[in-house]
Order: sequence, then C-alpha cells, then structure tokens
Amino acid sequence: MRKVVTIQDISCFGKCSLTTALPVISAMGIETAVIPTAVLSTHTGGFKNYTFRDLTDDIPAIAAHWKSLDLSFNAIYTGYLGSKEQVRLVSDFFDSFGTEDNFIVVDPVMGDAGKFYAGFNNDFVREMMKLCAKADYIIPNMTEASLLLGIPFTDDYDENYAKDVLRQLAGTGCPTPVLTGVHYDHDMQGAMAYDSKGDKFYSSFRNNIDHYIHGTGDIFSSAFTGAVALGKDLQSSLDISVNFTVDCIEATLPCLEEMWYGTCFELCLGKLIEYVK
Ligand code: PXL
Repeated sequence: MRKVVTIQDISCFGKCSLTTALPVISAMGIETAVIPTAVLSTHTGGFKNYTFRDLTDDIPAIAAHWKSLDLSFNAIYTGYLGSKEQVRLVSDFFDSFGTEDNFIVVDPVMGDAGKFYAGFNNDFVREMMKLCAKADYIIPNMTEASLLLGIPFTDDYDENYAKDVLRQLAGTGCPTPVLTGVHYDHDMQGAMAYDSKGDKFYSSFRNNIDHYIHGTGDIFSSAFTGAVALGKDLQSSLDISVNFTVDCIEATLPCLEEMWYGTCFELCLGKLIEYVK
C-alpha cells in the first residue's frame, strides 16, 4: 500500500489542511500519516478569535520516533505551516525522510487574491522559498507564486505570463512547479504545470465558476499528491485534481449560505475514487 505523510495544521472546524488531506488522500486508497503542526479552533479565513496551539516542538520528536521505527513514505506533502521555525523543522524532516525513491510536495500556503493570510510576512516568504527549492513539486496559486518570485501580483494575465511565472519558479530550484487557479481566459479556470527537465508545459481547465470558496487549494494539492503517489503521470494528475476540485465547488454552490467556510468535498469522494481507478 502506498504511504504519504502530510505535515500541516488541524483546523478543528472549517475544512482545510489536515481535515481535508486526510480524507481525500485516504479515499484514494493511500495510507495517510500526519504530523499536525498546530491545532486551531477554526481556520483563519473568515473566523475571528480562533485558538492556536502551537505544536512545533512535536515535529522533531515525532520525526525522531519514526526514524527509530525505520518508517518510510512514498511521498511527503506539506501545507499550511505557521512559523519560520516550523518551516526549518520541516526542511530537516525532508533531509531525514526524503530519498531517491520518494517525492516531496510543498504547497506554500501564504495567501490568496493578492493578499497574505493572517500572520504571514516577507520574512516567512524567504524561509518558504528555501523549502520550495527542496521539493519535487510546488503548488502555489498566483498570489503565492508572485510572493515567492518577488514580483507584483496581477489577476489579469495571459498564457505566456503564466508560462513565464512557471519557468521562473523552476529557476528557483523546484523542477516541477504547478500553478493553481489559473484563468487567463475568463471562461475557464484550472492548473498549469511545468516539467523543467523535459521543458514541457501541461494544463487542465474546466469552466470557470465565479465563486471563491475557502479550502479549494488544499483539496487540489491533496488530490494531486495522491494521484502522483499512485503513479499517475503529470497530465493525469492535473486532470484528476482539477476535476475533483471543480466537482467540490459545484457540489457546494447549492448550500453556499451555510457552507461559506469550506466546500462539500465529502459529497465528491465517490467520484474521486472513480477518477483514480
Ligand atoms: O487552506 C489553507 C489554510 C490552512 N490552515 C489554516 C488556514 C488556511 C487558510 O486560511 O487559515 C489555519
């Protein structure tokens, strides 16, 4: 059985990070180990007064115990990390558990729609940049890509611009950057990837749905990581993760009032299972 370890927070209510990665990757038939980096009462997007229990000290302790058990993983996948210190510890984890035979996915969660999420700043970006250089795949949205590259964020761009951003991201050290939320044609939205070793671009698009719903980035990255871990090629992995993400958004539209804090992804897990058969 394939085995992935994912390192990110638990937001107890609000559906993102571990409460998304765990069910999504498990549904793909992959054992999913977790290292929770923090426990929050909710995610930070739209809720106020959330609690935050930092679990930074547990990261090296869990890693040391796992080393003593000689555990290994087909993939290491990181999402939301709460501090520069956590990024450095995750970097150590890569050194200790990364091998020639497994792969590393970094979703450099830092912001969206041109803005930082609460608590992030340029200092954090510099640390995240170093982590991205150690990854086989990074999965930023355009906001995060712009932060990583130190270029102004724009929402108005064409295919060549998206390709240029991907080339620049590859230039910073990760051989296969994947850009999410790409929409240079306003009718379509999807993801683009650049395989810098083969100098080839890949993309997958579906009809654009004009609604922002929190947690879709984590849905995409979880499904993408699972697909690659199952041995799907880059194009299939993009198709699976774009289709699943759009399915989740569509499933949420009828209950948007009630579901402003996340997607109804649970209703689409059956489809995901079909996509990876
Ligand atoms: O979806 C990314 C994410 C993960 N974890 C926490 C967040 C966010 C985005 O806002 O607040 C705690």
